[in-house]
Amino acid sequence: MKRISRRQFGKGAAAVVGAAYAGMSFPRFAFGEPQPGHIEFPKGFLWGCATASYQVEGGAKDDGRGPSTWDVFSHTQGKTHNGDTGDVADDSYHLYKEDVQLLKNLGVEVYRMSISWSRVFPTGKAPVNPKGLDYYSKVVDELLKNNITPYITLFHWDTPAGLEGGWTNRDTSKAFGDYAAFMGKHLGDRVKHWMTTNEFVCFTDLGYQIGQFAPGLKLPAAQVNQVRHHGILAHGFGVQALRANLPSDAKVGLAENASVYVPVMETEEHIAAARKAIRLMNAPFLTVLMEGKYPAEYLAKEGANAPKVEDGDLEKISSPLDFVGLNVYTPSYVRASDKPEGFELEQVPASYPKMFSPWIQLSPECIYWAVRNVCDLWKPKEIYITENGTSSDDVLTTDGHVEDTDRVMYLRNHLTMLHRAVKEDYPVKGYFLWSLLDNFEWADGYSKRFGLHYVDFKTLKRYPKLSAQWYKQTIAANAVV
Ligand code: GBH
Repeated sequence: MKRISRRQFGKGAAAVVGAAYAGMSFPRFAFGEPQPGHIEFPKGFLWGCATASYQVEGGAKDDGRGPSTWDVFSHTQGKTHNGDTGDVADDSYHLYKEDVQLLKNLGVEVYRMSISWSRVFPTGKAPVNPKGLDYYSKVVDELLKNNITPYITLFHWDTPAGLEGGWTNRDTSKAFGDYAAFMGKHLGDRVKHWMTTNEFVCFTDLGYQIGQFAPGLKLPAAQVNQVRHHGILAHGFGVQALRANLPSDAKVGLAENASVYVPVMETEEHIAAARKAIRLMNAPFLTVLMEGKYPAEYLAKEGANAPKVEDGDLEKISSPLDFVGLNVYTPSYVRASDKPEGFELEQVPASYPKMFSPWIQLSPECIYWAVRNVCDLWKPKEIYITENGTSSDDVLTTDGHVEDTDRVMYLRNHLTMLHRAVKEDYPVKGYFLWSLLDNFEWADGYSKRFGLHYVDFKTLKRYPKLSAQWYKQTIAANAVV
């Protein structure tokens, strides 16, 4: 089939293709119509995109922003690919109006963005930097003016560098609560959907145990467990602070990349093994949030290294949530076993298909099992997919195209499997594609592109990829195209 040219992008492209094939025997459809056999989502299903402050904003020193641990880490030699930093990134700090137009052109209804804590509180605590708040207030207004609903993440890893000890210090969790209260108070009139933290394991284990992410430490187990505890405690303080400062119709949740387990086959024993695996493997994070205590198996395994828990911590940590957001990329396979834990993880064969980032296996069932396991175990009121997407080896042609057919394939397959969860009545309200545009991919710097829009990091010009055109059509049709 003939490719739709970029000039037609956004102008009812499918109808044009239809005209080009007039007289041929297959049916033709207008832009935005599902076709027979297409997988349709229910009316009201929300389509969106996601980004994070340090990955897109740039403006690292503008208008009084204080440094975050990621500024420090990325400026430390040898920590990121090519020494890349988020100093400029996509310069969304200055180009946010353009980015809102990209969102509008896609037709998304919702946008998940995060706030740079140290833009608002340069040291992590009072005094506030009013210009930081102004920036987010302007972005929110711009989104609303364009009929896009903002979903805000308060913390996507950019810990203010001024907070002494970072997440080893319990004080950081409290400071997060104060920051959450402030943001709720000042944006709560316009923002109704809030997430506390993004992906505990990435700012705890990867930052303090593996050292692959900021602040790049390799601490012993007892301290790592305490860091994890402070991470989930911050979430708890955050939920309570938001509730105290937001109107009662506001919704509060988080975005979590729970480790997800796909049963090797769909039989009762393996399905039960997947449930056991997700519960145990997420013990210090989602499990304790949902159950209000650390699982006994986890405490037994950690022994003297188990976290020190103060009175009232677990109540805060397990504060009721309006929704659970799941960031979904890749699973492990699991089988039933006679071992005491009742499951065993499968090794990944060398031949298992992968996407451009070697850690992303192509396993679309992941998104279905993420939803199903979390819902079957803990019955959250609502689920969002707060991230899903992939890197591709995107090449910009001289005439400004990117033919990212592998990304389209990845997304189409994930949405097909997500639809299975929707059809089975799991309460999935919406989907945020990671990401709106190529951006600073943490330790991978600018070497891995996840965007629907290609960014030329020299000129900062944005180009819609094939996947942007595909997502626009999918949203318009409310069906996987
Ligand atoms: C999410 O993290 C993040 O929320 C988002 O900011 C990020 O851009 C996006 O996904 C894409 O990565 O190199 O083998 O050591 C996903 C969690 C944690 C997955 C680090 C990759 C490194 C694996 N990521 N992990 S490896």
